This record gives sequence, C-alpha cells and structure tokens, in this order.
Amino acid sequence: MANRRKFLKSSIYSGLAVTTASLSSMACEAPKDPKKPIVISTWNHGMEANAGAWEVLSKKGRAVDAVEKGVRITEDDPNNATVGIGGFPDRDGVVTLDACIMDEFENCGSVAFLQNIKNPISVARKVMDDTPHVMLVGEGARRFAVEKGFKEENLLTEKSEKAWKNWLKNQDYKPKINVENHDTIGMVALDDMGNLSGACTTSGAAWKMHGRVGDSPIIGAGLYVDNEVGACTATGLGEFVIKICGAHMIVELMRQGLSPSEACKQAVERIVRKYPNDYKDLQVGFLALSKSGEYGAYSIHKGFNFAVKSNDQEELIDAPYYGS
Ligand code: SD4
Repeated sequence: MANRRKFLKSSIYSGLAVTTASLSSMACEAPKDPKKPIVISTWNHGMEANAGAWEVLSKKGRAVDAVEKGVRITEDDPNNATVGIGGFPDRDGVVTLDACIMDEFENCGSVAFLQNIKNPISVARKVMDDTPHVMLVGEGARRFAVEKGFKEENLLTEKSEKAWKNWLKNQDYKPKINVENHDTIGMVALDDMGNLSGACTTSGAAWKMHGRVGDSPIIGAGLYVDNEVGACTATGLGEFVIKICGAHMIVELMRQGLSPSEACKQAVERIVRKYPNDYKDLQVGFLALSKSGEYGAYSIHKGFNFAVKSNDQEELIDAPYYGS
C-alpha cells in the first residue's frame, strides 16, 4: 500500500488529472461505507436478470456467481433477439455467441464465435476456472463446452429465422440505433464482502459477417473489473467500444478519481471526438460501478437504460446521453 500511495502522489505531481478532493474517492483504500450488495445491468431485461443475481447476493454469495446466474436468465429467453437462444443470426443464418466473465481476483474467461451452446457465459466461466487460458473461440470453444457437459442445440428459433429471411430480401447492413443491438446484457455487481465481478453476453450485431466478433467477449472492451477500483460493461456497436478499449478506459478513469458517471461520459465523448463521421449513426452505452457501490452510465444517443437492484432500490433508469 505504501508503494501504491507513493505512485499516486507522483502521478499527481507529474500532472495527471487527479484533484486532491478526488483522492478521497480513490479505490486504493477500501471505502468506509460502501453501498452493498448492489447489481446493475444493461437494458430492460436487466430487471429480471438482476432479480436472478439478487438470489445469490442477498444470501451473501459471491458477485461472480451472481452475475453468471443473472445473465443466464437473459441467455435462456428465446424472445430476446440478441442474447443466447433466439439471438439474430449472422448473414449466413448462423447464430454465433460471445461472452466473458471476470471475478474479484481479476481472473477472466471468455468465449467467442461459439455455436449451438445456449449459455456461453457458463462456458466462459469454465474457461476461467478450469483452463490456463482466457479465451476460446469457435470450434475449439464448442468442443470444450461439450467436453464440460454442455448440451448442443439449435439456437435459431422460428422467429429469428423468419427475421433473417426477411433481412435477406434487401440485405441492407446498417445497424439500427437501439434496435438490432438493443439486447446484449452486461452486468456488474458488488457483493456483501465488498468484491466486484462482471459478465457480458450477446449474439452480437444482427446480420454481421460470418466470423465477426464484437466487444462483448473482449476483456477490457465489453467488460472490465478491477477489484480495487470498479467495474464497467458496454453495449452497442462493439467495433467502437473495441477501438477505445472502452471498459478498461472507464475503470482507469475511475482510478484517477472520476465518478462512474463522469468516466462513462468521457469514454462516450472520446468516441464522438475520434469518430465524428460515425457516431451519429451508431449507439454505444457504458455502465459502471465503483468499489463504493456508486454507479453511473452514459450513451451516445437517447434510449439506453439500465436496471439497478440493491437492498433499498429496484428500478430501471434512463441513462444520460450525448445526443447528435
Ligand atoms: C456487439 N456489443 O457484438 C455487442 C452488441 C450489443 O447491445 O451490445 N448489443 O457489438
């Protein structure tokens, strides 16, 4: 800790944007009275997913178990068009899933381009717990899942097949803001022990090229957890989240003393500034939670919302946004 304090001091003297006031909120020391347990997750379906996570958190369970249980609820819902079974396929009609998970020890596991397995988050958990690797993709990930006892099934439902056939008529690839990318679930939680974890799972952008992987399974882009500081997850058009290493950037901004809301806002402003010709047509939303249980979110456009659950709160909140 002494070394860490020294580093923080020298960062200030060398001109990093850290104020004395913000030092007190820095996560180098455990916050005195954190709001815990608490779980937050993206979009409307976050309400149901949070309720699942709460079953673990309310019994003083680990945040990592809570987030896995929570997002599985969304993966299991066939009516959700961008997560798990029922997710819209790529342009070849193939459903491919991406997910990652990260725990309080900053262990992480991830799967990408996974096919025929309904719960990629639990496969990612197995990658984290049972292998020396962080990420498995495609056929290797599927084989690993089967070896671990996951059942193979067809993830293309009648409804998603119909939507794909409809898309084939014009084959117009222009992701629509808050529509085709509306349902990825990212969830971060702080448990009763004061530990942070997170999970993110998706079928990715609808009608993507076969083989395309977005931000959701990429540690540092779609999800990042630093148990000293905070956790962050992302939703929206993943290419732009990857380009700025979104979730990692936000956690690092929080380390410098920014609140979760301010950090999410700065990341969105980075996208706007760096990609002035693109941001008007795409949505990205960030959601972050600090070690003290403070949360915040920000998106490029109107329409992003997130769900919060704690001992005294259960609500869906509209995120502030940049606008066009
Ligand atoms: C992706 N970020 O694959 C995901 C999609 C998403 O809400 O988040 N949708 O780019």
